[in-house]
Amino acid sequence: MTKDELKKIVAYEAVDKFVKSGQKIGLGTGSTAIWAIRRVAEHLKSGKLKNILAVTTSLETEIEAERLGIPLRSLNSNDINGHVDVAIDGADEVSSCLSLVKGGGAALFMEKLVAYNADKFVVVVDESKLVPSIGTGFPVPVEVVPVARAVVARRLKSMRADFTIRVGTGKCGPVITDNGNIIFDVLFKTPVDGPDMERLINSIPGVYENGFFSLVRPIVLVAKSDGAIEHL
Ligand code: ABF
Repeated sequence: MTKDELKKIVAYEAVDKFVKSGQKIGLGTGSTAIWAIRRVAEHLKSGKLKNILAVTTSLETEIEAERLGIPLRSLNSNDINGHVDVAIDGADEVSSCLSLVKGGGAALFMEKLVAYNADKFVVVVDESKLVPSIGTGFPVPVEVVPVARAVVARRLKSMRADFTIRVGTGKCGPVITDNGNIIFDVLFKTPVDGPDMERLINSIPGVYENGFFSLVRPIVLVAKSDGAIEHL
């Protein structure tokens, strides 16, 4: 199966197994999560799912969900009140102890806000995302308030981390997040402990959020290359 087919079947499985009528759901961002959005829309249209309210994690997701007619609410609306029943999202890396690296699409802040306030956080990946440890492979995104970039750079250097400021397509300037911030893509020289590093980086003044997702336990669905789906 192609990678795109694997993304589709694993996202479909997440919706079919974990989303129930009447629920409040979080919709993730990226090329895997988008299949979950499409599946929710399909089930709403056929009547298989009813009375769903969704919170989106990026402008990209919001536009697609709006286009497909999924009822949307903000995380602060009275209906949602800062909590969803289930959030479904992709990941860039999943370690053997289920620590995640996310934020390759620069939407890590809202993704974390939704995932960490969900009863169930379901992560959908193909098996290429499974790694023994995190920190040295996929660069960990750190969202930084622009005025604090030199402060954060100094602190990261003192932690012996290498980083680059993410540039947009066309390389004509930095990527600006939905929150008006910039992204440092950070690599460590040796594997790191996800929970420790997640807390440490967020303790640097000027860091808005980081892409380690290690402080909640996700349900991880993995699409294997033969199309089988494993639940971790
Ligand atoms: C989002 O999508 C991000 O946190 C992560 O960076 C990315 C994974 O993307 P894809 O599913 O397109 O590989 O969930």
